[in-house]
Amino acid sequence: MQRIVTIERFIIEKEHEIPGATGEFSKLLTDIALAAKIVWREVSKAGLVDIIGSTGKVNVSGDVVQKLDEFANEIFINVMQKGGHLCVMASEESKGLIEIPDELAKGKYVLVFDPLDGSSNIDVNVSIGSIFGIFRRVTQSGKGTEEDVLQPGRNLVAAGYVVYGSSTILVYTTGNGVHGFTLDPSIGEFLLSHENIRIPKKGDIYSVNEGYYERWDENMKKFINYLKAEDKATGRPYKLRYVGTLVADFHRTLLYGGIFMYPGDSKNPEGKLRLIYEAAPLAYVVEKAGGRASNGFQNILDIKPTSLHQRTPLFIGSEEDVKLAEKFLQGKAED
Ligand code: P6P
Repeated sequence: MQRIVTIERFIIEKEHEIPGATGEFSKLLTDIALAAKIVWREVSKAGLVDIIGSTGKVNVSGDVVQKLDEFANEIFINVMQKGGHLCVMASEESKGLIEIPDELAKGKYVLVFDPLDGSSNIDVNVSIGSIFGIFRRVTQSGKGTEEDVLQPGRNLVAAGYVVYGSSTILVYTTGNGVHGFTLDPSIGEFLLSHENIRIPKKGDIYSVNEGYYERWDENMKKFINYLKAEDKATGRPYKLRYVGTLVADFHRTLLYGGIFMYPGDSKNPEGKLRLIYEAAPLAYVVEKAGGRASNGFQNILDIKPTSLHQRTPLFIGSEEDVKLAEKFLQGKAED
């Protein structure tokens, strides 16, 4: 029987492995788990109370804001600002920086997050999720600034996500392994369920919205056609799986292998996904699990953001599959 370890206990155990750890980082991660539990509580009853559906507003990225989006954003802000560990936050749901109120203590970390990814799926009971990343501040003191947020993913010190689905799982890494915790609703605890997740070096699943096929460039079309061609020697054709919620598609890719793609196209050259709140934190997770993330030409973690809500094409998953995608996208692959 696997040992029963709560996420809080696991975080403390890992902290003790780091000489000189102050515990501030551990408290920050524990607060994130608390915020996730509160969001889960509302998500799991969304169909029963009047917070399902849209607020009628549109967020900075042009997406219609669902009531649960706003609720989740407020929960993360409310829970995380009080801990005294952060100098600034930035959210996919908030236009500008989220400052820590003057009366609250500030710390040396920066939190970036997508409070509720996949909200367009809320009304049809399809899995949705939260994504987060933690940086150390680069400014010296006082309120955090855009400079503290516009850091390349390579600078992350922790990242993770929560999938609110058939079960609710929180996956995170602080750079020493990727670990998953499943929420036991009967006791309200995240229990260790996936210790040291490693993504297969190569998979047999591709995940992309093929509805946009005609918008893709020729190299992208060639890659998808390659994956669909019959060739036992290279494990083709790949299977197609597409939930339409990034966190759910990524979680399956992390556990089973393969590749998730949200490419740029003739209508949206930079694609749809946000660099800071979605691509970079998941790129940090997948790399710590032995995988890779790219925009087709550059490792996601090496891209320095220039604006809070910039988008990026995303190819993420098994190292061999992502590297093959890069070869095709760069016109260097034979069919
Ligand atoms: P499309 C959800 O709205 C989201 O932001 C991601 O979670 C998901 O991967 C993507 O959009 C789906 O976009 O264009 O395929 O509907």
